[in-house]
Amino acid sequence: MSDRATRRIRLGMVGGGEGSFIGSAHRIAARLDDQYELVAGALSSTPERAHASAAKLHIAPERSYADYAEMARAEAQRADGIDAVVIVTPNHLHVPVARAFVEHGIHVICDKPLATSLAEAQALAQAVQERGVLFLLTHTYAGYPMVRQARELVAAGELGELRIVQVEYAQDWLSTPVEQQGNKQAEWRNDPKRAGPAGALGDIGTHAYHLARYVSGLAVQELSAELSTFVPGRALDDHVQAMLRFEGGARGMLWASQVASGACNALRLRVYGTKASLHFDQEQPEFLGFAPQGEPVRLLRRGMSPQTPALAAASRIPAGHPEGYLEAFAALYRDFARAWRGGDSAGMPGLQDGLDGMAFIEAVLNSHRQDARWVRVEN
Ligand code: SOE
Repeated sequence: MSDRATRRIRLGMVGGGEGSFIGSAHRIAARLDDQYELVAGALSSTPERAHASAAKLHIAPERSYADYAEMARAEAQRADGIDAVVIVTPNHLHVPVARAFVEHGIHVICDKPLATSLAEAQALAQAVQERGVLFLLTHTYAGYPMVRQARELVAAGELGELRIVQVEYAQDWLSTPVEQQGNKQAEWRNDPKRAGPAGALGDIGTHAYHLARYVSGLAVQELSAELSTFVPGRALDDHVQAMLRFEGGARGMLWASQVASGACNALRLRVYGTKASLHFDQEQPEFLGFAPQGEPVRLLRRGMSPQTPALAAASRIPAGHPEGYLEAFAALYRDFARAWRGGDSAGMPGLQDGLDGMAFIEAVLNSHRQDARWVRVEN
């Protein structure tokens, strides 16, 4: 009989060694609800760093690997091998690593963007389908309770028919050429060999795009976009702006920038329908603005606004005890655990979201090359 209902999910991690921001965010998220244990890793492409990082994380030496392909093979052979792999490498390795584990029937939790091209992502999608493994793509912001509530309000028709979807994601940490001054996070993100063809577009533009689609429930059919590189000598874009034509006639705009001085992690969404609008600000994630036409504006609050099952499932502590980024991350790990234990995967960003993100990147690059001509987005 399967013990999936009762035991912890065994995780292995690829990438995410010492100094990695996102690797540690994943590990905290996985621990928050005590449903996972990290038992194996190929934490760095440098063997010494990989083993030193593994030791710090209490991974047994024989399960610290210098190479991810070896890890996939060895873990697949163990009776207590990992159930899922967490991929927190630079973008160019997402697909090769995922494929190595998928081949062995190991489930995948992967950072965004899914791949460095749509074709590569599609090949992975086929392999995932053939092996029937679960796939979580960590679009973190979809884990916020108030984002889930926003999505429910739209789906319940509380906004009426959607007309306008505005999304922006502003950061400033690439305002100067830090990639030339030893900042490792910036180095790979601005190296086309490791990041792929998209800079800010892939790193945070895909989050903005995902949030807009996740909440509105609408596909984008066409877009017109322009990429800019403000910092001299930088190999990839550090700013993107796009106009969006959604299915059903809604219109919108997206901009994402890593040279927006003074901005930290300013991801904001506004959605306007025929009856009401809503407003979400990632830096104030406990709240959701809801403004029905002709009525006073309401500030909905996590834990106090009408609690639906989906909302409660993404939250942990009562209102007024602030939750934030790490809890949102952990909500995605909760989604994955529920699906792995045989439940549904409702609300969990997955492979399709990754394919949509890659289609968005390709459409933006395509439009940009043609001086912002309107182009179709593959859905
Ligand atoms: C850096 O821009 C970064 O860490 C992104 O890579 C993440 O995806 C985003 O969630 C926060 O900012």
